[in-house]
Amino acid sequence: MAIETIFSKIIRHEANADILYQDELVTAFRDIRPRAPVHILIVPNQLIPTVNDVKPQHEAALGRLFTVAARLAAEHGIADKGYRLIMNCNAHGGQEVYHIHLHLVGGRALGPMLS
Ligand code: IU
Repeated sequence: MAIETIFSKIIRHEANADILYQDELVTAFRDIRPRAPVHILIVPNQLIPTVNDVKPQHEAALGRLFTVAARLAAEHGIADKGYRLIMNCNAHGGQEVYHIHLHLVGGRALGPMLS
């Protein structure tokens, strides 16, 4: 049984977050430590700790992460200039919260991917 993180509480509206979108599969909220003018986290409502734990039954939610990312990018006016989608895995990937999440980052030129 995976250990819940703060993200499960945010999804259940038991912890504060600026939620921008929610449906039966995913929730999107502003990152509390934004690294760019737009920095939104899009998370599956079901707890999946890391990409290593992804199973075929998660495919609908994981697909939804991307449709919601595209929608939020358009809504925030960053679709045309561009943005970055990031999902970190485990320690070397820089993962801090063990409930997978897609970072939607944009609103400025981000430069090379690895720096
Ligand atoms: P990471 O991919 O696991 O490294 O990213 C975790 C992100 O979650 C990081 O950008 C934090 O600023 C963000 N975050 C948040 O938005 N709200 C929280 O309560 C916590 C972390 I804890």
